Amino acid sequence: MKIRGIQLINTFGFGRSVNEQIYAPIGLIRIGMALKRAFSYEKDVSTTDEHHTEISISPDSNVVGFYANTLTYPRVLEAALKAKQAGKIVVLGGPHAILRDLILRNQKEVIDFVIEGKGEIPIVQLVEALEGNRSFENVYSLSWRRGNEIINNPLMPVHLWDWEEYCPPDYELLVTGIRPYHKAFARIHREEVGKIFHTFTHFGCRYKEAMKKRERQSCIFCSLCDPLRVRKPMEILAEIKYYLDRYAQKGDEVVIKDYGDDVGGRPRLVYKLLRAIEKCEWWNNYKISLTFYCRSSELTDPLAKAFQKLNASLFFGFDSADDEVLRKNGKGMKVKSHWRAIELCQTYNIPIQASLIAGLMGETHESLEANLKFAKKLKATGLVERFNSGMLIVLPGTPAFEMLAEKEPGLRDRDILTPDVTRALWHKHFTKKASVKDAEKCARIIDKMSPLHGSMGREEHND
Ligand code: B12
Ligand code: SF4
Repeated sequence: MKIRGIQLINTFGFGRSVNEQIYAPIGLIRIGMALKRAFSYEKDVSTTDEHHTEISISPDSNVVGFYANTLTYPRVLEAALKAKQAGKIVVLGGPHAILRDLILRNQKEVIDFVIEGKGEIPIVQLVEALEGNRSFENVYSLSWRRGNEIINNPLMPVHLWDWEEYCPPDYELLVTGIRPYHKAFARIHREEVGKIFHTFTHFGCRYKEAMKKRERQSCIFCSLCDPLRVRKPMEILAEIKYYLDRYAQKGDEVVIKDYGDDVGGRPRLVYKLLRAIEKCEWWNNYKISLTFYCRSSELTDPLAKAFQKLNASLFFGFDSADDEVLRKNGKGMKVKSHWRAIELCQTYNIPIQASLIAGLMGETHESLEANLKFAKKLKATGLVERFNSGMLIVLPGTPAFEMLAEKEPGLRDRDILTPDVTRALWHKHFTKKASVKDAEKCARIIDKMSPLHGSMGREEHND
């Protein structure tokens, strides 16, 4: 079969977690780049993002690929059904593809193929297989049907994946280009800061790896599984320069948001990056601010000093202001370390983005109350750009999900696992002393403490 074109689609999620139209779907763009390169630009490849365009199934493509996370998945199924009815081959990828076997079992009429994990290499292999130039058995990470049987091919070896190969992302593959994303950012942010780019300075989480080695529990709600890797400062700067050259003008305020987890566990990277930036000739032509994720327990005095020089904001996943809740949820930090980090931010005047999660394992009225007090005291420092306070979401692939499925085995047969499905069960078994309502109320109150214009708006990891 000849594959004429591949349409890649990012759908809306729901709740207040939707990305407020700021974030371009980088994963899909990278897949598009891989396809364009592999087939020497002979196939039509486009990326449609429902945050900016209505989804209409393109007549130029005979394959449609969807990005799905656990929250967007129900909407993906609706859109995928339309693609199926229009006679397309439907492929699903993204974080929710971790349930690949179950998805193929439960969605016979809607999804033809699922690719788990990094998709750049497998999607090209899949197109080759569809065109008869490779066997389906030889497509990495693919789940597919042979008659009534579902076959789960081995996952792609991680060393084959190279971030730099498709970095920077080619925003021209978006049917709208990048402008609407920047406009959306400017709308919810101060007018003058119209440009945001997200990047990764590193991958994986050192804390998680260290706990794994010691056979101990790390954050029970975490589903990240990237192996550890640090990028070279020169690679990071080249990526940023590409964005500035194309999309910014000298003097512009630009936000670079690093989505690598816990940069605090990577002090050498921070110092190297700082040294490279200090030597960089073009950096000061723009007003660049950086945002990093950091575990409160990792922030040290020299690191804070470096962040100040980098004009950085720090996003702390404080998660709870109760030591017992932090312990039970594998956070590996204490309220004392939260305050130590906050004091360092005060010393070096580093803006803070603060995330708290309500409904964690062992949550009580007292611990929710402690979160509220913590947030009020933190706000009084004047450093908070944004509170990011949401309810726990039990995601497949996390220890929390495994614990819940032990108690509720029926969950293992469900591919639709939105919070309404899991939350009440979670509270029933693991958060008995605080109701869903109480937790929701606490999350809402803290969230509303956000200043109106934070450096990143008021979306993100909440629902
Ligand atoms: C940036 C980010 C966001 C941003 C922007 C999202 C975006 N448009 O990319 C914001 C802040 C908006 C966001 C919001 C949320 N996020 Co978020 N986010 C991330 C983060 C940190 C990076 C995503 C990224 O850019 N990755 C880099 C790209 C290159 O990788 P990728 O997108 O995964 O794509 C690769 C593969 O997945 C695959 N692939 C992707 N799509 C497809 C499609 C096909 C057809 C194929 C074959 C393959 C394929 O190939 C790609 C290239 O290798 C990830 C964690 C992480 N480190 O990945 C969490 C993550 C994706 N988020 C997560 C969640 C839960 C959410 C929220 C639901 C949180 C919430 N409670 O509100 C919301 C949902 C918003 C929405 N409407 O979808 C989870 C998803 C887990 C799950 N099982 O669903 C993750 C994995 C973090 C975690 N908790 O573990 N998020
Ligand atoms: S939640 Fe963050 S700190 Fe905790 S294990 Fe996951 S990536 Fe690491």
